[in-house]
Amino acid sequence: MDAMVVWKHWTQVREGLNTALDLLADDQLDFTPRAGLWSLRETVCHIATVEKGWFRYIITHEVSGWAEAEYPPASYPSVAALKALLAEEHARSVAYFLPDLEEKLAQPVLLPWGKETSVAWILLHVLEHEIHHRGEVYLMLGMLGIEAPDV
Ligand code: NI
Repeated sequence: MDAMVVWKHWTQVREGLNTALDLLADDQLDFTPRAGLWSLRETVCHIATVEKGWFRYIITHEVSGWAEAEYPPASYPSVAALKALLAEEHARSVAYFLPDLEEKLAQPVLLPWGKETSVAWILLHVLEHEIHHRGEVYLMLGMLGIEAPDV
């Protein structure tokens, strides 16, 4: 498969996430389906954390570990702040991948637990992860009486 097909799919997934966020008011960001589950705010911060961790810790070692990759939800008080976080982190991914996407995808990566994989596997994993949590965001919109974007 053409790598750009996968990359463009991520762009569409991200557009849906941003559309969902635009439907929310700032005071809805702490909504959780039930006590003990992640809120909308925590879920969105987690998406950005995972993008940062897999690319900038596991692949490039630009950050030292998952703790450093963590975006604390308390630092993102509004929909605008969350959208800016997502955009900022994703811009770093674009800058890393797009100059030579095909070559990057073929590179081997040694995972911290000793298994070898490839950048391609990590890209698909991070995309799948965002789709998974975007689905949770869509469900939470529904629970708030808001119609989620179509897929
Ligand atoms: Ni997750």
